[in-house]
Order: sequence, then structure tokens, then C-alpha cells
Amino acid sequence: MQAFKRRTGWSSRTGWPLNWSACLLHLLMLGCGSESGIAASSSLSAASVSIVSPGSTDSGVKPGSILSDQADVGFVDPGSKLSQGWRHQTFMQVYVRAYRDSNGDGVGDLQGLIQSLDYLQWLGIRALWLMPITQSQDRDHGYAVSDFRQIETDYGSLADFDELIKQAHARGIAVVIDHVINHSAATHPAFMDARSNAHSPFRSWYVFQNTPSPSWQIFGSNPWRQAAPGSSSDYYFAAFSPTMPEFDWRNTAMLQWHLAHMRFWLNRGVDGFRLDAVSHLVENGPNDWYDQEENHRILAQVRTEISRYDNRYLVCEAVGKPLRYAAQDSCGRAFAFGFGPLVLRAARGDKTAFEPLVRYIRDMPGDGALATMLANHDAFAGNRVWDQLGGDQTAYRLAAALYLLQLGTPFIYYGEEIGLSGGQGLSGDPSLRTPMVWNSKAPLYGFSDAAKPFRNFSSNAADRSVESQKHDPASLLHHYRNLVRLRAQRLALAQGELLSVQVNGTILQMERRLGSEHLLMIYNLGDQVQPLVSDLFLSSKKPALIFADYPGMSREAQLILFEQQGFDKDLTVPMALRPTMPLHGGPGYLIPAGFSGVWLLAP
Ligand SMILES: [Ca+2]
Ligand SMILES: [Ca+2]
Repeated sequence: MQAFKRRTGWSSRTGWPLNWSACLLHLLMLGCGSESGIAASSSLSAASVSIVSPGSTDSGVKPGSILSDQADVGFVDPGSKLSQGWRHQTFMQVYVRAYRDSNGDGVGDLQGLIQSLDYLQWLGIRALWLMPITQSQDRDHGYAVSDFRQIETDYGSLADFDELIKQAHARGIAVVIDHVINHSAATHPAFMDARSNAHSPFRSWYVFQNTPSPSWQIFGSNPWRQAAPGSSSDYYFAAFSPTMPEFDWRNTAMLQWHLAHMRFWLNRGVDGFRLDAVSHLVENGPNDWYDQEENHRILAQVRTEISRYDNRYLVCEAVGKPLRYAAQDSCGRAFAFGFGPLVLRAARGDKTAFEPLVRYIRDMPGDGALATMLANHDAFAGNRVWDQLGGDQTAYRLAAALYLLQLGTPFIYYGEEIGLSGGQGLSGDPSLRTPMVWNSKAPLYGFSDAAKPFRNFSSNAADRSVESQKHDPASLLHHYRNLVRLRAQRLALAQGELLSVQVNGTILQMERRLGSEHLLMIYNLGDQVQPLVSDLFLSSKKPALIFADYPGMSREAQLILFEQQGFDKDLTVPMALRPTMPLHGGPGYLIPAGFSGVWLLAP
């Protein structure tokens, strides 16, 4: 704290006249009056605006120079064609660079994604989260943004993006995009100006100070970076990387500028945002740079603005305290870091995970406030599910059923549904971000027609394509599809009140009810057949098994279950699942090892 200067808005170091400061703030919010030439509400074009900088003789920004992502953007809601329920259904997290290449340059793009929408619809996906699609410095994951309103050149154009929105919505699929709210790229024109000129009007957009502050350590580095080589007088704050300078979130202009970015995309029909790294917005000192209270006030304002639009969605990445950020006075939704690892341990049969998992399920907030996942694009959240489970497909199928038939909004990480492993010869984050495997034709597996993809494929690519698994009703892909469809069909799974949850031996069971729909979910997390005795099977109507999956389940049974949406109970229930009465003194079933299933108890 001693080295960290608390800043309240406009820096006196800029020498920027107060009236101009007020004007820029006003401009960002409303425009500085018609004579300024600001088109305050023209938002459907890639609006650019001239910023006449103050003190232009000593500022790096010349009169009339342009930041293409600086103009204010008004509120113009095109409305939503999607049904309200999509926010409770299954998302697919897509890394566009790795999804499908449409033009043979070895890099995935928006047209490739458009070509993949039929597949996503077949799978039952109701929303996409696209990792950053805006222009970036990194030319890879996209989290170093150099223009918040232009499409990454490798991915295509704004016209391609508009086409994606149109085509996705036509299939009932929402499009949610990443918004990087904590930092820009070092190549963002605003930062380049701020870095090179202590009197830049953009200096107050970032966090600068005159001393190096050696006591700070974040992720193993000092986050205060030298603004110019050899300079010992200017340091800027960048926790993640020198290429990611952080915005000054004490400057209220930041909120207005970011809200304008969001309106730019919302006005085009985007269905919402995943906000990146929100735990890092505000820093208060060398020991107080994470999860600061100010973050919640900022996010609540973002949430209020997005809620002006019809049927939109907001979710935050807050690794340390998801529940706090999922609260109504903060972001309102957050990713359930911590849930996926518990599910994976339980699915492997790790008994020490059973009770913590039960507690987690018992305490989960309703209304989709938590976004669940097994893994994502970041190595800190775990390796590819395939690798974490050592390719154990029984555990894999159990884990999928445990989170897809549960409260929260589930996010499948692209390629998870076909069991992709980490990348051949890769480690860390790149290993998790390999090209999608569409067919079995090596060496490009339908991803691209290029001579070479931008990155190696997963080690198990040859065995795990979409095409080959589509032909096999017992495949992992069909299992995911069955779960996704069941979730959409039985709303009590995602939104029902929890009536009970418990674990007995290796059997995890829970009940949910929504309206008259009363469901019982059963999982056998062990490797032995277990009896399940419950009075629930005594209800007046005969309980109907509406979903089942276990090792050795016949393809015929799977087809009957999923194509006809229910067993003909008298004819096709496998022997192990026939009601056994009495069983240990009560009504019950023998539950096979690795079983996941759902009974409809009522109606
Ligand atoms: Ca391409
Ligand atoms: Ca920050």
C-alpha cells in the first residue's frame, strides 16, 4: 500500500484540464454535443470517432486521431428470438481458432464455426461461449485485446460475425462472447499512447506509478512493468503479462467505455458475455490485489446495463470466490471452480470426494447462478478430462452425467464430448487448445484443408472423431447428446428444488421436483453392483426409468431408451435393473457399477 498510490479518477500527472476530463467522461457516456460529430447511438456499424485530444501539442494523440473502439454506443436492443429457457440449458465453450478452418489457412474461423452449427444443433447445444474473437496481440487465445470492436483478422469480419449470429439464432442457439474487462493488449492504441507519453489523455485509463514496488509479487512476478526500456520513472501495472496492461478501474470512465463495447455487441444481437478475470479488477495494495470489494460494485453496474436488454446472459470468471460473484449484488453468475474437480474425483470412485460433493450439491444456488464445467481452456483448471481420468470411459460417462443432470448452467469444453486428450507433444494451455477432430482422415481430421494446422492435434485424435462416434449409439458422443437432450426435456434436472441428496456406500442419490415433475437420480460411483432400497419405488404410479447408462449396456437398449424416450418397462429393462422385491427387506433395484440413471417418480 505504501508504494501503491490510491487513485481517484483523473490523474493530476496528466496535467489534463478538468473541463476536458469532464468532457471525455461525458463523451464516453453521452457524447459531447452534436458539434463534436459523435454519433452517440449509431451502433450497428463499426463506428469510429475523432477524439480531439487536450494539449495536443504535447500529447501523443494528435487532433483528429482515432481509436476505432472509443466512440460511445447507444442502447438499441434488437430483441431476442430465443426462448427464455436457453440460459438453463447446455453451453459449448468454443475456441474459434481450433474449431474449423473454412479457408485453408490452417486456422479456425467464424465461417468454419457457421459450418459446424448443424452439428452443435444435433448435439442439443443451446448456447455458445466463444473465447475472445476480437483483434488481439497474441494471435492465439485472444485475451490481449487490441481492438474491442473488431473481429480478429484470422477469424473473419464483422459481416461473418453477423452471419454467425443469424445462423445460430435460426437454430435456437445463443451466442455469448468473452469480454476481457481487466486489461488490454500492450498494442492497444490507448496504451501505446499512454506508455509513451506521461501527458497522454489515456494515461488515466491504465495504472501507472513512479516507483517499481519490489514488494509486489503476483503469479511469481512483479506486476509493475517498466513503461520504457531503461526508464526507472514509469511503471505500469500488469499482473498477467507485460503484454496485458491493466485498466484503472478507479477511473469511472472505464465502466462507461466498457459498457459501450458491450452495447456495441448487444446491439448486433449477441446474447451475453463471459467476463474474464473479474477477481483482478481493482487493486488496493501488495497484499490486497485479489477479490476486492470494489469489484462487486463494478460488476453490479455491468449487470444492470445488460439487464436492460431482453433475454441476455452474464457470467464471470472468479476462481477464488465463485459464490460471492454469483450473488445478486455482483455479477449474478459465476463459474463453479471447485465443482468439476470434485465430480471427477467422485467419478473415479474416490470415496473422500463423496461427502464434499453431496455438500456442494446441497449448497448450490438455484436459478443457474453457477456455471459448471469439468475442465476448460486453462491448465490451472485441470487437464483435458480424458487425461484426468486416464481414458477411463466409465468414469468419463459418470462425470458427464453428474454435471449435465444438475443445477447450474453446464459448459462443455469443445472436444470434451468426443473425449479429446491433450495435444501431441504439447504441455500447459496449448495442450488443451488443440484443433477439433471432425473425421478420422489423418493428418487434418476434417479440421482444415491446409498443409498443416496451426497447432498439433490431440494425441488420441485418430480414434476419437465426431464422424466415427456419430455412427455408434454407444459412443461417448451419443452419451453426451442423450444427457443434453434429457436436460432439455426434464426441466426439474436444471431448475428443480432439491428434495434430498445422500450417499450410501458408493450410491449417490438425489431427488428434484419442479411443479409436478418429480425425478430421482441414481449414480453408482463404485466398481461393484450395489443394491438400492428405497420407499421412493413404492409410489402409487410405477416409477419409470427414463435414462440409464452403464458399462455393457446394450446398444439396443440405448436406442430404445433414447429414441423412444423411455423403456418399455416390461420388455426391455435389462435384468440388472428389473425391480427386485423384496430386496434386503424393501423395494429396490440392483444398480450396476458405473451406473447413472434417472427415474420419473411423478407424474
Ligand atoms: Ca481459416
Ligand atoms: Ca486490475
